[in-house]
Amino acid sequence: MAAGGGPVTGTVPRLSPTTVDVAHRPDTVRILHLGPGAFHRAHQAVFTEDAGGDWGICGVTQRSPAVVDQLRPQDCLFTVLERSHTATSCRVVGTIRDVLFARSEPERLRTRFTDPEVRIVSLTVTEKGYHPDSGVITQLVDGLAARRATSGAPVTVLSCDNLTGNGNVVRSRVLDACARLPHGDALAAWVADHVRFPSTMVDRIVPATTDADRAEVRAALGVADEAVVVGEPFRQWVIEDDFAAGRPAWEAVGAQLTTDVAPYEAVKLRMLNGTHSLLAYRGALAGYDTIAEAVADPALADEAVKLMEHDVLPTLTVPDDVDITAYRKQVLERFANPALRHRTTQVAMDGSQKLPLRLLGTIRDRLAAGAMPVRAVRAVAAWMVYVAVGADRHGRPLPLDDPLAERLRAAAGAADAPRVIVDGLLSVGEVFGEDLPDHAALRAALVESVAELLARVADVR
Ligand code: CS2
Repeated sequence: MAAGGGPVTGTVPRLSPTTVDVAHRPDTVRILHLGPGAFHRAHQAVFTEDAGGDWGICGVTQRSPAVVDQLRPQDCLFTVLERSHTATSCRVVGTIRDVLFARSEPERLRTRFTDPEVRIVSLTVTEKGYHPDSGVITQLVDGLAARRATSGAPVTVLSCDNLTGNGNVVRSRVLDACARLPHGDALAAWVADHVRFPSTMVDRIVPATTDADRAEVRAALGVADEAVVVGEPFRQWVIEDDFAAGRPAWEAVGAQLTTDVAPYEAVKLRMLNGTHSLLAYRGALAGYDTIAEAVADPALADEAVKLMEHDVLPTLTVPDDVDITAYRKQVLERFANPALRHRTTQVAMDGSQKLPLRLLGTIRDRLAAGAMPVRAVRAVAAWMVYVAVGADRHGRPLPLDDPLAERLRAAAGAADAPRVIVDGLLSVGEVFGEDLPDHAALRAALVESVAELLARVADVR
């Protein structure tokens, strides 16, 4: 890859095929991806480029045209800054060939959905994107209906989000939506025969891009890249090999094919993501800006280790090819990478959507086994205090970026009454269901943990 290079002074040209040499670009769009945000660009798009072949991606942005404005002017090229603890490498990725904003370009979206050359429709729309009213499911069902009415070509819907059984989740949302349509049973029958929904487990830490990252690309490549993404060196993708019309050779470049993703998914969601959330809430309340700062605190690191060892591990069926002790050690090393500057408040986002998947499953399993998962309870208590107090131990405000934010604030009530906070938030059924609020021992443990954390947060005001 030749680039402008050298010191950057004044304006620089925009990243494009004429300002940077890109080794290989696929000619044909065969993957339609809903949600081409930072994680997709640093994970699936990199695996797909490395796998080679003619598998171009068309990204479909959901909530705003921002990613279109970032990618389209630079022919959909973007840079990945890979940051290890000690060094940063930079690569330009060319596998995205088109991008569109669903809301303002419905015809272009329909053309892609009905194109028989499109073999895979993949998604990274975050946990909240799978709610029936999110718009994504409607978009997917409308696209499949149009495909059925035109080419009728088989297709694979590939979820790449942090959900348990993500393929089954998206299939059930699609079939539920079909059932609500006039003559939806015919579409549902077509989907059953022509569409596959394999589950996957995805993993790569991808912090939000900053101006400093954009400046680093300007200095390194001598071009302006508005779509640069940052990632750690580690990446993992475990995929159920159940495709209707082929796929890239992802296994040739490090992805793992399996018949059952579930055990890998549980390890990742509960060991990594559950611990991430613990460090995010406890770290943010303690005044740490980044996950690396939080895990450098011996008390929080100890909580993290004990959450994984004492609470999570007994709930897992560890796959034979996973060394869980090495996995746990690696997770903490990945979190400790200071170069990522992964913000605690970024991981703290959408807690109402994340907690059920990352911590409450562990809590339910341990309670059913007659044990009280103290660290998982403390992690949930930290989320409760984060919601109720909304500020760290220095009084700095903490953002509550959550689709249920207003309801959570109202439910938490008084910011200094542990019982009120616990009872109020336990009453939010979308998060805690019907069973957990009735568990007296859990409730008492939460009240005790919330009281202790409130005292910590207040002790330096
Ligand atoms: C993080 C995840 O922001 C968060 O909730 O826990 O994005 C995490 O970085 C990825 O799942 C790692 O694969």
